[in-house]
Amino acid sequence: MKISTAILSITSLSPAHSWTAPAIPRFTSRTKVSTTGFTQLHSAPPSSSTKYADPSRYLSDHPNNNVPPHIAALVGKGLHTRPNHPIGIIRAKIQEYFSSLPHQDFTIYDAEDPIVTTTQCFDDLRIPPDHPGRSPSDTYYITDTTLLRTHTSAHQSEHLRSGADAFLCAGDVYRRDEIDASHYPAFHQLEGVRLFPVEEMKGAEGKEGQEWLESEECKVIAEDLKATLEGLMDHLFGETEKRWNEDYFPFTSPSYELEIKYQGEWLEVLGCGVVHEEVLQTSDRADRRGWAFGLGLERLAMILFEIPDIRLFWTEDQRFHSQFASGEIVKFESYSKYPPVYKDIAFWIPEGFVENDFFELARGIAGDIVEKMELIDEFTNPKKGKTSKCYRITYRSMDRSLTNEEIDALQMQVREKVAEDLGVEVR
Ligand code: FA5
Ligand code: MG
Repeated sequence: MKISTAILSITSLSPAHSWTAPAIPRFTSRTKVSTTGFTQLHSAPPSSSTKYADPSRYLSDHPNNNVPPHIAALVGKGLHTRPNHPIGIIRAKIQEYFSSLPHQDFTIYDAEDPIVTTTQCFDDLRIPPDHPGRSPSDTYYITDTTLLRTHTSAHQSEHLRSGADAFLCAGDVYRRDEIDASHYPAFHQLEGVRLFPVEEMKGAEGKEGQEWLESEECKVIAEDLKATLEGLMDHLFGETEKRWNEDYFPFTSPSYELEIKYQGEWLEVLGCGVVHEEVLQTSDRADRRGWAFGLGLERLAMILFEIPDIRLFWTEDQRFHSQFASGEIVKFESYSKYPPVYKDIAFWIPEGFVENDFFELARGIAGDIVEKMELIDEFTNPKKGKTSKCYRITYRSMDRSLTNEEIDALQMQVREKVAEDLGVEVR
């Protein structure tokens, strides 16, 4: 993922947001994991996360609403709570691992409202007002102060405040992002938080900042975090090659990301760290210390089931769904190898051109047959003082062959709309 769209980016772009508390209903399902968490998950009543499948909740006349209909239509599908869907299967496997850990019971949340406030998603997590992750070029806003959550960390402080000491929280998250086989504007995350018993953290009392970072207790937490997540990866994949990198999140310190080797390449699967003491203070848990992580379920499922394209998770095609069953890890058999169609488009960009607006515009017109959009050429004409960008759009259906005529017609619509809506000069 490009640094400018990651939640951890630190450069500033967007104006400050004002905050007034809107009244949004919040429904949360709580299931306690028993020692046989896996079986309990299967016998549990169906999750109510699908109650959010109502596009009218996300589309409004608010001047700053930037949720397009094709995104609103994805909310509430509840892929993470479907026992026979790869996202649901991997979530169950992760819960199974955490319920097998000694010492702590993890409470499970899986049906929070995907609409959150800027306070939940950003302020409570020390994400500053000018952070690019808050910018409308990266985030889907419903009003100025409500949005589609960009990460499951948006629920950290409410669960901490409610008194939870250890919990997992899974859900669909939304980001305006680049388009390729491993990036999709909607995906799923699973958050985990563990607070340590007060007795084990006696030595940390009153410590903040550098003094806390250097304390024995902070190191103990970071080591427990890494060991827990390495154990999770081994539980999922057997022995996999993995590596830790330092990372930055405003809500954890120190922070790390974990990468695993997949088809010869390092793939980032999660971010994590020691919960920042100010986040604990905000959540009225200043007496406690602990760790948090957030992982991408699609990335893990793509590796585990060998699913080559992130769009497949959203398909309704039975040739996909018939291959998966609760609790079973199988290799996905490709049922289609339809040829791609490439189309290039070049244009002079105006000042303030936002790449994500262009990606979204194409998806809005052509939908999921847009497999990839990449910048293949860029130059500035010094006389004109103008910059030209050339993008290659790869069109490919997972379910059928595309005709040249239909792609030409779509490409023509993209050319017209990009000039109309984004003020570019198509070349
Ligand atoms: C976060 O979202 C942090 N909230 C994670 C976190 C939680 C850190 C708790 C510390 C404590 P990040 O933006 O890196 O971090 O995303 C986390 C994971 O989500 C990534 O590692 C990746 O697996 C997945 N992910 C991110 N963007 C996409 C995308 N567009 N498509 C699919 N998966 C994605
Ligand atoms: Mg990251």
